[in-house]
Amino acid sequence: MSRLWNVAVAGATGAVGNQMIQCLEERNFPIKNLKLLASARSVGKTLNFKGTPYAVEEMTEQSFAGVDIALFSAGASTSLKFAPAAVQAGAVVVDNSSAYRMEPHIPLVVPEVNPHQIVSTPGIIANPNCSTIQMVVALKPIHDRARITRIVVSTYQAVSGTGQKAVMELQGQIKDLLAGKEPEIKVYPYQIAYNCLPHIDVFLDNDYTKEEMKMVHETRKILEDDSIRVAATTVRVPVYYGHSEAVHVETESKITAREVRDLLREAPGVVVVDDVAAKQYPMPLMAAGKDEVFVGRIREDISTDKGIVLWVVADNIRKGAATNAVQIAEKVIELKS
Ligand code: NAP
Ligand code: 3JM
Repeated sequence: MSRLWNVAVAGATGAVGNQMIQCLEERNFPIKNLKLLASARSVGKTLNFKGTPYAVEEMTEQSFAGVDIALFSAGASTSLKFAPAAVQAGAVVVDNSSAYRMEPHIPLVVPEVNPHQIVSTPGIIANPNCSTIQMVVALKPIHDRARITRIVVSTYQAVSGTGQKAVMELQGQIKDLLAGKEPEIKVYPYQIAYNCLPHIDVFLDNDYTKEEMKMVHETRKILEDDSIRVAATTVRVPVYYGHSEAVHVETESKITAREVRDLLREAPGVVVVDDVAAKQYPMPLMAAGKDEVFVGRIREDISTDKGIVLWVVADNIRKGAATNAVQIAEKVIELKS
């Protein structure tokens, strides 16, 4: 029988952590012991894995003794505090936060794009931002064929990316408004129901948001090409699950829409949904609950000679976070076995 592994989920009670537990179950990850970690607030709670209740434990620096793989999704400051202790204890950490992504010696991995960066010795592997993950899965085959020189992207991001509290805030605001009541605004600076906010994460000195600059820096690191120019506008929309992106790319050599369609039909992790005559294109309601990246509206950019436009949709909590982390963990144990 092949080896079983000791796995910890750090941030198990959150939106991403819950989905990680579900992904480990669905994909039948070979687990010996499972540790579910969160803050002191969650002690006393239980979470189910394969029909068995597991007690949630408070995460401390001592939590990681004997752990082979730790999946972190408890925020950047919590990763900075506890991931080094997990590595010290001998674990491979797959970190979902932005804490370590741009550290030069830390691999930043999307398994369909740069699996060769995965290592199996104790250390941290960073999981990219949700918006970056789905974009690079769709762009990697185009970059390999025609070399992308520039990307202009606008995102339409679901509230679940902000966590469980934001899902509840959108539900609450819709209910309040339908009842003729003033909606409660706590998570975002403005009402999100029936609105769009061009503001995700904090504003930086260059007037872009941190979310927008994550897309710039992470894309270059994952595609291993610092010459690609990227500009992003990231927007929060009143959708529960599934981020959408309008992606405009310019390439060094000419590639037709038909060639892109053919390339993406063969690409790992991609489903092409592109038949406008039959009104077939990706939407968040189609992608929610799925692990693939859905691509449609593939067309040549009429404003330039060598440009392609795509509409890219994926479940931000699954491929954008939990599934990608579990896929990385699967490659880690493949290397360790
Ligand atoms: P969430 O629903 O708010 O959950 C946060 C989780 O972190 C909870 O389990 C919480 O435990 C735990 N936590 C918070 N502070 C802690 C502490 N001091 N010690 C131990 N556990 C602590 O948020 P989420 O949406 O799941 O996101 C969690 C994190 O994942 C984000 O902050 C982000 O870094 C990352 N993320 C990444 C992506 C991506 O694009 N790859 C997408 C979404 C999120 P309690 O329940 O006990 O408070
Ligand atoms: C997605 O530390 C925090 O408050 C985390 C905020 C956060 C992040 C992040 O910066 O790690 C929420 C949602 C992300 C992300 O993937 O970058």
